[in-house]
Amino acid sequence: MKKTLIVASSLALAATLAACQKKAEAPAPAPSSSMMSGNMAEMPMAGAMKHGMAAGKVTAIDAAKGTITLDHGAMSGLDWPAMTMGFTAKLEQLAGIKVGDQVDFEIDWDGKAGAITKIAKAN
Ligand SMILES: [Cu+2]
Repeated sequence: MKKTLIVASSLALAATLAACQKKAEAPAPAPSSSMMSGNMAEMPMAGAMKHGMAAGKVTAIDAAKGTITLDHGAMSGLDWPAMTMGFTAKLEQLAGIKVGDQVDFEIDWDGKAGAITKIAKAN
């Protein structure tokens, strides 16, 4: 019973991730403007934006530069191994997050830099 539940939930997770990645990697026919909002509309269209998600530990925060450094586990969506690296983040995303916190987060990766799209303390 327990095993069935685990298999079912990892299948659901895989499906979710596949959907996420598919969306990010789909060839980009000019997206309709109604689908774009805020910052997305201002981003350069060069290269396909990829989406990744992982759990990690906050090792540094630079509010002035708008960056957060995370010692993160394997990153699904991007097939990254565990590593420590910095990401850009908005001040409001960093509210309530401090060095040493365990977090779950998601990023958009443009091929050179990663921007936090979601971050929350892990329970
Ligand atoms: Cu990394």
